[in-house]
Amino acid sequence: MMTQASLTIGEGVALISVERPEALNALNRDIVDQIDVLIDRVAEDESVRCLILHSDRNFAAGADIKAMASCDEEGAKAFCFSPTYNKLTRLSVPVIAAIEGYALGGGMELALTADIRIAGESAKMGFPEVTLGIFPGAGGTIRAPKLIGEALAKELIFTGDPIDADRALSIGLVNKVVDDDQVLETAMKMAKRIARRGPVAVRMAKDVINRGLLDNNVEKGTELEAEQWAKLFNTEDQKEGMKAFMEKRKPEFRNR
Ligand code: CO8
Repeated sequence: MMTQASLTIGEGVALISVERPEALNALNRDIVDQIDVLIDRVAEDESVRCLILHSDRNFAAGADIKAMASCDEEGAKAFCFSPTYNKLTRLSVPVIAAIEGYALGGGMELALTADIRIAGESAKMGFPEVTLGIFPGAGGTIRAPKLIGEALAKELIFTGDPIDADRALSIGLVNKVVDDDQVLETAMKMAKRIARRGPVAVRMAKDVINRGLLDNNVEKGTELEAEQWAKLFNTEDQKEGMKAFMEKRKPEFRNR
């Protein structure tokens, strides 16, 4: 297996990065499995006070369409990233997503697992799933409405249109927009500030906020979402949507 996800730890801050530039850091099962192991290492390391998710140039242009295209329902269930993404929500220390370029589909959903998002000017964020005949299957239908409200989440999920950094800031999808070359540095500075605060208090604050906001239905919600999501892999529209992407043409959906 090729190593495409890496972890570095220093000064109380952990950094997980994906390196698959040839596919704009699109995420496949192998990479997400690697991220899963790295999250466990972060969770076990008492020196870590904050985790940053950042990849060069593009955060992640989604789940790997080529790897998903021929999945059936069972294959789609096995491909689903939610068990790993939910680990990030449960991680006791804060998580910051530092977003350059594309954060789409499963990449956007990874960014949504973070507690705080910092975007570069070039960021393009959204849920293009419906252009492929599927819908977000790794927490997007649960976390996006909580973060930006029902109507805006539905707009993004139903249209599939990406939004730029300024719109993302205006709807509270990201906390801050900075120059692209400042994204990681800004996240690092914030992480180090957090690292200097009372660690027990920060952890407890995250836990209490999450329990109030999320816990009642993140696990249940993502289970339902994954179940319905996998069913889409029985449809002709999913096959057509993903085939059209690979053939670089517009899909012809037939509503079946
Ligand atoms: N999967 C696989 N390959 C990809 C992906 C992807 N998501 N995104 C980009 N690539 C590949 C392209 O196929 C291309 O490869 P090649 O050179 O071999 O043709 C290479 O990366 C560069 O991409 P482009 O040439 O397309 O670059 P452009 O700058 O022209 O366009 C875009 C950039 C607009 C980002 C375009 O690449 C694009 O539309 N990508 C797909 C975006 C997308 O639809 N993402 C959502 C995928 S579905 C998803 O994430 C489902 C989440 C559900 C999660 C549930 C658990 C899995």
